[in-house]
Amino acid sequence: MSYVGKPVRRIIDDRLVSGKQNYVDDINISSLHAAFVRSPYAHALVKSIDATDALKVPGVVAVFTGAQVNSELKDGIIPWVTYVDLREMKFKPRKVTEGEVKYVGDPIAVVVAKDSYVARDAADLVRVDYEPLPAAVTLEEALKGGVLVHEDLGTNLAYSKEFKGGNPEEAFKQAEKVISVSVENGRLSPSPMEPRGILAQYESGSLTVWASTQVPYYLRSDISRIFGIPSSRVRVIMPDVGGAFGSKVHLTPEEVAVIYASMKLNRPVKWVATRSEELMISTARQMKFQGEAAVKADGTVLGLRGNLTLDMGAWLTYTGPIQPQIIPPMIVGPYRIRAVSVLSRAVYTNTPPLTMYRGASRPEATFIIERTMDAVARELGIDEVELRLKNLVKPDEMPYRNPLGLTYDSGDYPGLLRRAVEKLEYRELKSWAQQERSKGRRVGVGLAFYLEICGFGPWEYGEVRVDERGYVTVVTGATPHGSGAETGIAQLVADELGVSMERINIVWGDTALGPAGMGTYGSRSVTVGGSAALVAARKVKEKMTKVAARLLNADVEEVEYSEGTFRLKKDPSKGVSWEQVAAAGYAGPDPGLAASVLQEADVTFPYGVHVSVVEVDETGIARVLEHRAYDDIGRVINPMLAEGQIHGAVVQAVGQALYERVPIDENGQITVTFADYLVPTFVEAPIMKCEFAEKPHYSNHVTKSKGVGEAGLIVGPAAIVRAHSTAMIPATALFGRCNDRFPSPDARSPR
Ligand code: MCN
Repeated sequence: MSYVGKPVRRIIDDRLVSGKQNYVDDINISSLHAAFVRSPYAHALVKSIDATDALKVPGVVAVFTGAQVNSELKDGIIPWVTYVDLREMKFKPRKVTEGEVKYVGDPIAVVVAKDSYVARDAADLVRVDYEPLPAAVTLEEALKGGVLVHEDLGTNLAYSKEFKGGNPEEAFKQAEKVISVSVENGRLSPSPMEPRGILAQYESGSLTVWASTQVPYYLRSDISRIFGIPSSRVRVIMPDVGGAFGSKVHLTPEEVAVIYASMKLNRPVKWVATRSEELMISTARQMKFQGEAAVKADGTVLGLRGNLTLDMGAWLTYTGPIQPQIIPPMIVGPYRIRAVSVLSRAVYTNTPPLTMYRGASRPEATFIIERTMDAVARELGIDEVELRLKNLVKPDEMPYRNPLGLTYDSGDYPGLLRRAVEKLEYRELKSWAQQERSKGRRVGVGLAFYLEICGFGPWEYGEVRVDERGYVTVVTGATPHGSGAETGIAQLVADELGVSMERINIVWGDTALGPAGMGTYGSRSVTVGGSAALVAARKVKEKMTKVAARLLNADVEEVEYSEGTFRLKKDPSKGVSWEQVAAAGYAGPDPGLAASVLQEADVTFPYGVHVSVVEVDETGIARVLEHRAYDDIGRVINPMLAEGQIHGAVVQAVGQALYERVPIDENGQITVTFADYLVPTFVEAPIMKCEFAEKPHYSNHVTKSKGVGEAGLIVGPAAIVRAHSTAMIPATALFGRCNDRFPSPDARSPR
């Protein structure tokens, strides 16, 4: 029996759908509860904090100010990410806020009480004397530099670097036309079902933290560094995580304050963010790009240049450095554009720090390049598919090194585009839409191509143990929290060991389980985590083959294994079963059947084409009627789960393109609540069709797969916005003006 390539159902779902899940808030240790006193100002000095009234409330145990917490911290929170250079960023380690608040919602004190309601009520009684200061709320204000978010950094620029490849000056000299592009992504809320949460328990010099996180091992290292506790005495447990979408790859000052409170009070302390807090402290994406493309009249794009400006909010989160450093090298996407110059700037503003959100950098890069290709097609009057075919990197150029130094591993971009146009019936959809428009309907079709970088290493931990009855435990350093990667990894190991999936128990998300782990983000789990688990499984199988050889009185080379039996190659009638070998593995010399690896890995580059159909009604409300996808994600481990990932991410793309935005007013106040922030539901979800390349281009990973967890949100917004803009074109004007910005959030909500 083989599992890889089959639509195996997720092994964790029975528990999740029958209410047996265990989120941080479900953990039933008798604990105190924390609530935060937050700044109502975007920028202000904190002159005094008076907790007298709060402390009088029955049930309140303590109030700690930022200054109190910080006095016992050894260090602050610093960004952490692989694949980027932290030294190029200007930042300060972040502690709990004291002295000066830098955004609305900045936590300056924590109230600890016997329950969360008492803590919340008492937090409102903490009196804080603020002296408001001028604030730099927008990117434009912050760039002027009149108000500095961090006075001591001497600038609001967290990062400023020109990425240059090829000879852009020459490309623009040779251009027959220069076409300008201006795109913007608004601030979004990743909106996981379960908000952030933490429970900390300090006992006898050891700290246990249950956190709704994607990166337990990294949290362990950071907590160890910040509190000066050896990491061997810190245990981070990631219980079930009710969605994360990249926003939980962080440690926040709130979480630091909760850990501090638990240590100080010697009692477990819990904090689970309210929905309003979640909306305030977890936002992402905001960026602007202003640029131009140098083109020849035949549509060849010779060069691209422009300014990329990214909002970091008031502090760098763990993943803050990603966007300014990854968008530029990805900005040419799958196209053979040999000259690029991008000034990438990351800017501090007096707004909540921005986190990561599904795709982080790749949706932005894709949006920029796909809107550019649409603008070029429109200006030159060239069919958008022909234009893309002309510029796509050819298969014989693979592996292809782009002008900013990224090497795309494998693929056939033009071939996939041609097949996608047929499979997704793009031409037919377009002519249908044109006919409908001639009847007065505002319906449009948009196509977008994406090239993604994912499967980030540099390594992952994998361990496989076979017990004395032949049951298998897989420990992975990846941290599945909804994507289904645990099932994909279990499929891979089951096939490698030739055992039924029922025999496999996969565990993750507890730093006591293994020495290290990178976590889940950047669509890496089944590819990088799966590779580690596969290599560990191979090692265990080798050891079992040795045990079998001993039982069969043969040399190890004389034994082969398949489907539950170790046999003599020359006499297959002589064999020993998987169970016999498992038992013998603990009964003879060199006992034990377990292996672990830290498997190194490099990035991989999936790609694909999405087509969207959008209708705008007479009131301006837009809906995505249908969304079609054709992706090359290397070897497909589980088509049902991979498709599910496309579906989920496309629904988020609908939100990003049409409905979601976290607006911030001139006072730095978020002016939306979860009541009117429209996360698409089943009602707004389009009909979807999803296919994977029949002859995929494999990656170099042991699994041969490429990631898929973010693809729908990487390419979806570009296809949807293109469809939206064509919906508004009269049937006679094929290349009307595109709306290069997302439509204004006000006029569109269908609910
Ligand atoms: N898969 C496959 N074949 C491939 C690649 C993947 O069958 N060639 C399957 C895997 O078995 C897995 C799924 O597709 O079930 C996604 O795998 P992968 O691309 O490795 O992505 P990860 O498991 O690393 O998931 C992370 C990714 C990211 S970065 C975000 S953000 C995200 C996401 O996936 N957040 C999610 N999906 C989410 N889904 C849910 N429900 N909740 C989130 O928070």
